[in-house]
Amino acid sequence: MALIEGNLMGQGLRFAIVQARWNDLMGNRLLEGAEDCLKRHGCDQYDVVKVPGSFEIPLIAKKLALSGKYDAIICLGVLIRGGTLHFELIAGQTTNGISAVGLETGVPVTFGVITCDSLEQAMERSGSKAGNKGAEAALAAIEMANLVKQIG
Ligand code: DLZ
Repeated sequence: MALIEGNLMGQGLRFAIVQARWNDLMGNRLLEGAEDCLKRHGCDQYDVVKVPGSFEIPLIAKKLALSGKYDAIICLGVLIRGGTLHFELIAGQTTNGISAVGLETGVPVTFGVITCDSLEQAMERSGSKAGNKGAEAALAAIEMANLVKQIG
């Protein structure tokens, strides 16, 4: 029996962070969380790419993944439910699109997009009582990048 798991050492790994500008009060806190996590795990090679909204994340994540420059892509966005169908449509497309990028390119892509009913819930998930989903996505990216390298 072999147990194979990725370690959490970020030295030598290269990451791209794709951040949606919508709701950037919380989005910037997700970015801070992701950057802090990468640095504390020894990684100083990363680029940050801003896109208008979460809907635009998958295309840019795919282009970055296909560039061959990165070991993993970290996707950050904040979707807050409004009174219309818009939220469901954007949230669904964003989630499916981000997932497809990883499967289609073989480059790990992690999901730091928070989907919330209210501003308060978004604040809670971007650095207060429910943690920082940007940091969690960065940690998952380090583990997945190392795991993919191991598996080959
Ligand atoms: C249009 C829209 C709405 C209503 N809400 C959000 C949101 O909560 N979070 C987010 O990241 N983006 C939102 N957007 C913008 C879309 O993601 C997209 O940028 C626009 O529809 C332009 O394609």
